[in-house]
Amino acid sequence: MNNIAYVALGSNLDDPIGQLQQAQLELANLPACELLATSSLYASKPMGPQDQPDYVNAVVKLATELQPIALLDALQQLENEHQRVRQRRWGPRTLDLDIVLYNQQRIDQPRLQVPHIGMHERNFVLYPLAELDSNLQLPDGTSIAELLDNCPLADLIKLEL
Ligand code: ROI
Repeated sequence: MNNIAYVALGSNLDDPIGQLQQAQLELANLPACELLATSSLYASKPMGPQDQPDYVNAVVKLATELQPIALLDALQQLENEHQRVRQRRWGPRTLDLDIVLYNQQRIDQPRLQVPHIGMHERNFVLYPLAELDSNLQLPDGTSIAELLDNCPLADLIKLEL
């Protein structure tokens, strides 16, 4: 297991806490992957259209033998198993799994951009990520501390479960 991937989880439909807890178990059981750490769960206000329920978000750290696109395929299969329906862009979803970081690689492909393009402005990605690894750096050398400095905690709430 010589690659490290950080995967962001999000849900705002059909028992979001349950969706994320189930997804964490499924991620732990993915072939050629080892679940190294899971962040707390966080409640967050929707980014994008406001006429949708609040989200629950988290990040996990995986060790994996899967190359990025193979990992993406595995994550999209899990999303589909959670009856994910894509109704509209930035609409509500039962489960969203995004590769945020993969080693220190930069990936710019039609299906996959890593580091995740929107992560800089997403407190619901950055705060759980910092919880897992407070010394993390992006491929361009930006530290997680710098990212947090520029991204207010705002109404993100760590859930005490
Ligand atoms: N907003 C929040 N708070 N959490 C998410 O996971 C999330 N995911 C999305 C959009 C619709 C952009 N908004 C979100 O894809």
